[in-house]
Amino acid sequence: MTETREKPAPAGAAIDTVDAVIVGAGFAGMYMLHKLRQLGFTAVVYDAAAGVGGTWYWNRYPGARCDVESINYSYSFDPDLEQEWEWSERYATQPEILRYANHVADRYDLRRDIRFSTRVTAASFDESAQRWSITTDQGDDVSAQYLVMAVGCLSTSKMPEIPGIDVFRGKWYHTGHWPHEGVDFTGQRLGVIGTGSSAIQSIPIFAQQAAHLTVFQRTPNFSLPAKNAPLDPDEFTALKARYPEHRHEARTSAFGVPNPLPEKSALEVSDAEREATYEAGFEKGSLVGMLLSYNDLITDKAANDTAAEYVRQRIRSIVEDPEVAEALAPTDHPIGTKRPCLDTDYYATYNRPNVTLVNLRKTPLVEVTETGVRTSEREYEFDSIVFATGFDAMTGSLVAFDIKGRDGVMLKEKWAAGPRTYLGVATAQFPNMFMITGPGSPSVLSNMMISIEQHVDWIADAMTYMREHGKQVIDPTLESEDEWTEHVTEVGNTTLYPTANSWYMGSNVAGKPRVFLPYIGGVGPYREICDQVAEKAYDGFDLT
Ligand code: NA7
Repeated sequence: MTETREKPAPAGAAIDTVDAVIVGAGFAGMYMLHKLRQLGFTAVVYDAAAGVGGTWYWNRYPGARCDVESINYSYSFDPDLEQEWEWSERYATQPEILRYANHVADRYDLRRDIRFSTRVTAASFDESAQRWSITTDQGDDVSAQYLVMAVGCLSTSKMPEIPGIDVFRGKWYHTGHWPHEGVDFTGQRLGVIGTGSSAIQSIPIFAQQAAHLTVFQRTPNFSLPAKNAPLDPDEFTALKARYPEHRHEARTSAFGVPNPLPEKSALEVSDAEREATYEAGFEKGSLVGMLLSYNDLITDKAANDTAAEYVRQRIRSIVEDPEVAEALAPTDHPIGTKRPCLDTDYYATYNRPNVTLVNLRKTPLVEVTETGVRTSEREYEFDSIVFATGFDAMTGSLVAFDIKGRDGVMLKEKWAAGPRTYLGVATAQFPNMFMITGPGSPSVLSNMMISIEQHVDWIADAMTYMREHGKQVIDPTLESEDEWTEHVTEVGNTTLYPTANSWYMGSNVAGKPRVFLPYIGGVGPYREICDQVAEKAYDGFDLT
């Protein structure tokens, strides 16, 4: 990425009245801006970052990669864009995805309406004007008919709740805020806390650099080999010829990537057949492929156990030290119910002589000290510590600044017992506020690109409908919100997801209510529900 691209647009510029304020310049905010401009709406985007890309702007840790395949993780709204962009690998790296985001920003001249390095500090709905007032840390004060929250599902990072981080004399980093200039750990004693996706992607690279790497694991995760490779240009060209069909399959699928739905239960086939299916799934390097091996893996514990045990066996077959292998093999949650990962040589990394795994279930973290980390057993000395401790997912960024709706209701307070939304796209008493991939929508349980485009198109259609019908305000009814929120929970309860302590359940943040946050009804069926609501003149919303 070039320096000029990073330069922030002037903040505090003379924009004080627009049709829409969009918060976030990731893939959601970028497409929302483009779409609204095409429809003749005025919009301004704010982002705290100095460039576009959202999560791909911040998460620059070594090994950061998307684990949705490149051919699926890209915009589909413009066939020309789709045809001209070349992905180089099966799973794109963070730098390549960020290049793509910058390409899109340039191609559609998006930057002129994006205020970078500018954080929204408050938004409140002015009942008399029927508009939102939005303020920023750069002194902007904007009036907008609509407020579109394109803040991303995993963008408020989270540090562990242990004392002493401020006394550590070495350097420390969070994977979600990686220095742009990169970090070289060559020759260092390095500690990594956390074993989620970010850690699993970066640990093999850290291990090659550090003199010694110590990994502190609280919960082992299921990870499959990514089987990443350069994209075959001929295959990519062939796919481009049938991109419309490919995208249609994605939009009507369960998780937003084309994958046939399985018909069989894992429990109705022979052990040998099951083993062969899992082996094929494992070797394919596809999370969706593995989880859709059978139709009951995410709904039936006994079925799930068969897949979980298969992956545990694979872990045991890679990791040489049996005690380390057992510590790495997850047994406390069904496979898929915490975000499973894709890796490149993660488990084999523990066979290196310079890597140590500390099982925090046996010896919990006590504190960070001046020289390292202390567990209940002993102290470890480090030159650097990496916190790969995740995010306040799905709701963290929506309540990060004060949003005041009707009658002075604060979003934070309204959602104190868990988010309540209609379709995951709006919440009652916050009129004309839309959320892209909000809680109660497929969001993190889908290919985000597909879900982002679906929400942006739906929101843009709603705004167009309002304009054409002379309406000022759209607000979901409390009744429709209650029904949808209950439906999200009910569908979640038909699966094994609520049995795990995951960030899908809000369990990774102390004090956060335990609620199943995304919608698991499937990307295709969810789209149909949203379309029907629109067709019935925005059924479930009050339009005035
Ligand atoms: P994740 O998946 O939330 O992983 C965070 C990791 O950090 C996880 O292993 C946590 O263990 C661990 N953690 C968090 N707090 C602590 C404390 N206090 N002590 C020890 N260990 C801790 O975040 P990632 O950044 O890896 O991935 C985020 C998403 O990005 C990923 O799911 C993909 O969607 C892409 P825990 O499991 O809570 O016991």
